[in-house]
Amino acid sequence: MSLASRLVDIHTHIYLPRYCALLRSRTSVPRILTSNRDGKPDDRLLILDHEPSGGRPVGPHYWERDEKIKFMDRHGIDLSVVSTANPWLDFLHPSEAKTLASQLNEDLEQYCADSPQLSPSLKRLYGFGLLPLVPDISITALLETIEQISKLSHLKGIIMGTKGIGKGLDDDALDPVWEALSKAGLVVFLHPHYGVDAKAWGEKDNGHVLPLALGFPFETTIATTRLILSGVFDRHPSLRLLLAHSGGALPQLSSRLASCIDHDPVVASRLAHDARWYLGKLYFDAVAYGPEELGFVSDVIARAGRFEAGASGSTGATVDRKLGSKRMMFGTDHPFFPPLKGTEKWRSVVENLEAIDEVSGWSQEEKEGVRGGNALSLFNLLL
Ligand code: 5CU
Repeated sequence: MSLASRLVDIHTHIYLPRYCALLRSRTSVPRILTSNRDGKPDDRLLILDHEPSGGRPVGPHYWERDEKIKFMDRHGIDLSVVSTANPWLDFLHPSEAKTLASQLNEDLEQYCADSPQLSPSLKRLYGFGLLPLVPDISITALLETIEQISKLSHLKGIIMGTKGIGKGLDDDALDPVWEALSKAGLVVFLHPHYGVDAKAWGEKDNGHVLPLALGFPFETTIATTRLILSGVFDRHPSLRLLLAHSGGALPQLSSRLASCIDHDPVVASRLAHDARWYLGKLYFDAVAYGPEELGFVSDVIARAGRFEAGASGSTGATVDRKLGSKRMMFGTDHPFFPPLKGTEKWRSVVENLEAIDEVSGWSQEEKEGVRGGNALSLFNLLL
């Protein structure tokens, strides 16, 4: 099998043992509650608002490398680019966040370096490091951590939430961070945690359905839109940003966004391009669970080429559809969304694989790209 036809998971998480130890030591959320049931450890994870009382059960698949590899083998996944799961270091004081970021980056490097070989030059695991993105951290501390990550050969990017250092990602103070990440060639994986104002969910008990299905993607939509509006992609054209959950609602709303900008002279004069052009600069996971959604996202990405500076965006202009799927990559969200009953394969994974396979209009080559080839190129994981 050629490397181009490998299955690569770019959206897969871990709570490293050192991070779990911290969560276990805490008395408020985020935390892991540890107790014993019938003589066996009974760990419960509390990270989101309104976790079911007592928290959700968690086990070794949240922290052990062997469990990750077993999961990959069960689903035919050759290589994974693993990231710490939310809420990262967001809740820590700056000095604690800086120290822990550096330790967890070393831990993740080791976790990947000790993983099995996929080929003579590739391991099965690579990773996204962590930055100590918390209020009152110095920019120097962030730049030092970027330098650390860029020297760890199995870390190919960083994962971050949407808060930045307290004012969101459009904070001008973060400009040196975008600059350093671009220069280091590190991919930024933007991932939600906070959702939107919980009042929007009303009073009915719908469990975690609304915050996860809608709150998470809207958070990503808002954060990415703010980044675009702040001109970050004009100032840092080589920044590579990968969006969780296929970019949330941004593909669906991008023409409306462009129209609102057109009617707002202050914002319009700030940007070098039509809003839709920026979607062609982004990368998207393929964690959307449906072929129609994946096809739609790839069409919107491909359409971005019509909005090169000065171009009218007219529907008559030629669009290379392949440019869309090339920016999309398979992901699983493991270890979240485990099967409710002990099935061999996880439904959440099978659905995402079937969705890729069923996109109408994608050639076999494009599907192979989304399954793995695009990720291997993005992360420079080539022979
Ligand atoms: O189910 C969940 O809570 C989550 C989460 O917290 N983070 C994530 O990436 N997916 C699902």
